[in-house]
Amino acid sequence: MTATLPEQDLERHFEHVIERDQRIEPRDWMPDGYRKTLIRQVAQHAHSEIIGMQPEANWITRAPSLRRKAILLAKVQDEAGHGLYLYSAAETLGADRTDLTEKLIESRQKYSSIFNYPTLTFADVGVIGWLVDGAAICNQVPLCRSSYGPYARGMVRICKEESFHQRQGYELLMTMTRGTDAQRRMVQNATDRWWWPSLMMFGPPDDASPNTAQSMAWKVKRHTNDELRQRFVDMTAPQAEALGVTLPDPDLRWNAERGHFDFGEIDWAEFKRVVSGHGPCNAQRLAQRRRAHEDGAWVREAAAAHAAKHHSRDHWRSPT
Ligand code: FAQ
Repeated sequence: MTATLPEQDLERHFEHVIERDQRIEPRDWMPDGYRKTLIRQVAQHAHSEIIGMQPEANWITRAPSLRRKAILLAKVQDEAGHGLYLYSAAETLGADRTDLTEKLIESRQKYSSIFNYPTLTFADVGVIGWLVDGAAICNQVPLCRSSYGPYARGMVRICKEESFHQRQGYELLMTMTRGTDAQRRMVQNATDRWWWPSLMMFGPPDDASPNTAQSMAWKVKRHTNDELRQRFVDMTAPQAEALGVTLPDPDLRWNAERGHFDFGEIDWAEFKRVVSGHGPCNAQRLAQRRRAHEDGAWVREAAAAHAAKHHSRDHWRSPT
């Protein structure tokens, strides 16, 4: 819908589209706040995928077999692809890719807290697939119904790939838990370290989440942070049992009355520390991203020179 109508008609049309569960597309009119919240969320999501390559990439050169190395390499490449789809979705909203990258490397835009924890053993690769990709799927499947078309469509493909990542993580852990006592201890230790940070991925509790109410009203988000966190705990507790690992929460138990698992209090002070840049690996992750960006300068320059050359050739060839 073009912007030739009076603003109040455009706004009414926007609200009808949202009410009828249809999609807002890049050239449609949208309120400034809607555009701003989407750029914020999609950019943070893109940055998370890109920074999220680092913890697992740490193990590519030390994978225990050629098969595990090929799988891990493919998974980390998938995350790069997700970042690229998401930066493209942000560009359809008028964001500038270079500007978003600068905001990330200058710590002016966030990325997920989860990627600020270290990967200490190869069991971490399995646990990231199981818990981190598991939490990502729980959070992102509803985003396939997000009201902004390019974001929702991008999420469909991303979720398919994330499901595969989760299964590869679970399969790796099944192999390790059927192995030696030392391997079982490694899996338990990695589970102990990643469980609580995985629960923090869903964001602050609903009563401390400034963006949820408006994002739900615009159907950018389809569920609240606490709803999705509960869904993740309900899905994961039986999987832990099947694997034979203990989730590090003495308060975790089935509540028949609620039809859900109860779980313990999250350390929100730790969450705030990590989100504000003081987690175990924040400085390292950003330094590495900055270095990669600087090292890639010649590739960007070469691509721009190549594009300019083609543009001028096409210009001379085009009939007048
Ligand atoms: N870490 O008001 P809310 C992945 C921020 S991708 C850091 O609740 P909202 C794939 C939040 O942005 C993982 N910051 O915000 C993979 C806001 O900041 P702002 C990323 C967080 O947007 C797997 C402030 O706190 N996924 O894992 C976090 O309504 C394996 C207040 O929060 C997505 O981005 C956090 N955990 O809800 C890759 C999914 N939580 O801008 C490699 C899309 C909250 O106001 C390996 N995003 N904040 O200063 C979303 O669904 C939402 O943006 C939420 C936050 C749910 C993350």
